[in-house]
Amino acid sequence: MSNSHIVRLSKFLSKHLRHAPQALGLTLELGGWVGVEELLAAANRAGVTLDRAMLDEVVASNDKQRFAFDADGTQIRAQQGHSVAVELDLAPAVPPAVLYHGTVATVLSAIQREGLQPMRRHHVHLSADEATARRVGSRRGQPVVLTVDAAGLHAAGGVFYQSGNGVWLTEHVPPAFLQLPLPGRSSGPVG
Ligand code: HQG
Repeated sequence: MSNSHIVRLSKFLSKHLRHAPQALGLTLELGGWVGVEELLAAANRAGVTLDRAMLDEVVASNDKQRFAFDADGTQIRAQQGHSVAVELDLAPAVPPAVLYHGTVATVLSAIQREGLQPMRRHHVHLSADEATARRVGSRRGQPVVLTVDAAGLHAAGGVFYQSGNGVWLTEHVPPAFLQLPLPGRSSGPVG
């Protein structure tokens, strides 16, 4: 398949495996799983041509490993990013000392006031490296990268999880654990 076709199918899967399974007549099982056969049938019913080989290609080629099959390959789920209730059974993990969050300047004052909130997802998403955070922020405009004192928050009782594709998740980052970029240094590479 062409890259654009793969991206289109990936977005279709994200939508239905994270946010709107009911729009395809699907119900996610605990853990976010849905039967592969059931998913293929539902997609085709909705007019989206999708077979097992195409699904395998979308899952394998995904830049962020957004989707995963279960051990015997009969079920699939999104690895993170859900807005529907799912229990991903992630084990709490000790985060690296510092994590990063990519956002944009327009929400900085709200973030300064309330800290990082999960908004419509279940968790705040944090990246282990600055470049990834910058990419996440740039989805919304000129990126601003915040530094999170993950070790401090963890020591203060904050619980962290790492999703199957390496994204760090936590429920809330209070302002005290956030370092905002200095004005004028918020965009583009520092230095
Ligand atoms: C902002 C993509 C106002 C937050 C990416 C962000 C990531 C606040 C937006 C993953 C706020 C939420 C997650 C507050 C946070 N007031 N705005 N108190 N606290 N925000 O998309 O982190 O392609 O839900 O800064 O690559 O941008 O979906 O989260 O701008 O890994 O696989 O509210 O989504 O991955 O936006 O992105 P999102 P995110 P996928």
